[in-house]
Amino acid sequence: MTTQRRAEISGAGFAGLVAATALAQRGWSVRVHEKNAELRTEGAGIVLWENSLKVIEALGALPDLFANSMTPPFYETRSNNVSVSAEPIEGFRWRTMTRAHLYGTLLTAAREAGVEVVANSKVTAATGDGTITFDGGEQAQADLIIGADGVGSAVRDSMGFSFSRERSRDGITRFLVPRRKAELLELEPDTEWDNVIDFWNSEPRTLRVLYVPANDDELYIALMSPAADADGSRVPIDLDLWTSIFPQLAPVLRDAANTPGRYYGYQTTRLDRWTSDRVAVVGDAAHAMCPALAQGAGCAMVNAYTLAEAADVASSAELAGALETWERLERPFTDRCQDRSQRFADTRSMALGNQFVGENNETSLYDITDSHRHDLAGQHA
Ligand code: FAD
Ligand code: 3HM
Repeated sequence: MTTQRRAEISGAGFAGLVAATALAQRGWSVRVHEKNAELRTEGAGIVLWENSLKVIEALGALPDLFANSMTPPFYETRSNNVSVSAEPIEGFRWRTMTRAHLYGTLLTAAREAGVEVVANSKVTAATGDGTITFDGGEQAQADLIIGADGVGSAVRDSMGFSFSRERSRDGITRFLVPRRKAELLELEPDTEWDNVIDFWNSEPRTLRVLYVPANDDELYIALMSPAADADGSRVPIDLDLWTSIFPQLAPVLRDAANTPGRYYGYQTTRLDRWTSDRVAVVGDAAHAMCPALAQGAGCAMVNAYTLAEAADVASSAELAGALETWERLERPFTDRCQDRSQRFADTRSMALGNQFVGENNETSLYDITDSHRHDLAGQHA
């Protein structure tokens, strides 16, 4: 007879919920602690690619996800309103959706697997022997502690994992607004308004609107400007400025102007280590990245899933070594994705058109179901 193993997870974001579900499905007793009173995600819409869709498939939640998400016909890029590329993205799946839908799908999967999700439960610290401490001073003991508590991770900081944080010059404000397809078609009848359209503008100033249909009714738009551009990064948005540069988007920009939002400056966080003894950090706590390749949550979910698998196959005595091996094998893929995403953000070269080619697709193509996936490590270095 084996005794049930226990995991305590800090943070009920995408990483925390995936790790929790994967462990619970393998027979672990799992609690996830969320400091906020409400279980929900910040942000508006999101793009997922084959790598994370495989994770959601492995959790058994893909039908739920597909029920309210879409694959746009093309990923189009325009530069100063000239179309420079329109890609159907062939060879792997990709999907757009609201963050609320992704979150709801993962929360349902977690609960169905028997995970206990505790709201209003703030974690303050963890120690390598498997002790987790909460805001009120109470403590609990676990075989495994996961810090999935985002860029400000308390688990990471209390463990003394040191990190560097680099900020890029640009940032973005995200909105979820009604599609208004008929009005957009009236303004620009030749445009396929079901496409993702990445509108880049460099003249007279750098401003960008990433237009992402999330389902039949909801549109995710992300407005990018340099942090140094006070008018471009203002929230509520400067409607006259944005409509003067993107007049064909006026109907949805008007909605954005009436929607609360927050300007988010791009940043990259790199840690000296992701694990120590019985503790591992994952997701933005470990590897926050610029969103250029839209892979922050993708990497978070992949790493959360493979972390759960690695912990599960190790005995209690082997756990610390298994976590180190997990980091050694999985981390190079995430490091390269962070580097590429930061390079794209710093050079703004997504504006040149389709970048979903060659080595840039390494992350999307990463296959958690392929036991030989690590044999390829370094191939794209
Ligand atoms: P988080 O989502 O930050 O979740 C952490 C959770 O922990 C939160 O719920 C928080 O409240 C909780 N928490 C924090 N501290 C504590 C504590 N002490 N105790 C308990 N709970 C705590 N990724 C993609 O894959 N595709 C995209 O299209 C995409 N677009 C993006 C666009 C923008 C503009 C940005 C900024 C990011 C984008 N990302 C995208 C990245 C993605 O949003 C993040 O990588 C992802 O949300 C990270 O998930 P996480 O679970 O690690 O962290
Ligand atoms: C999906 C997506 N892609 C790119 C960015 C970006 O470069 O800010 C943001 C996104 O949500």
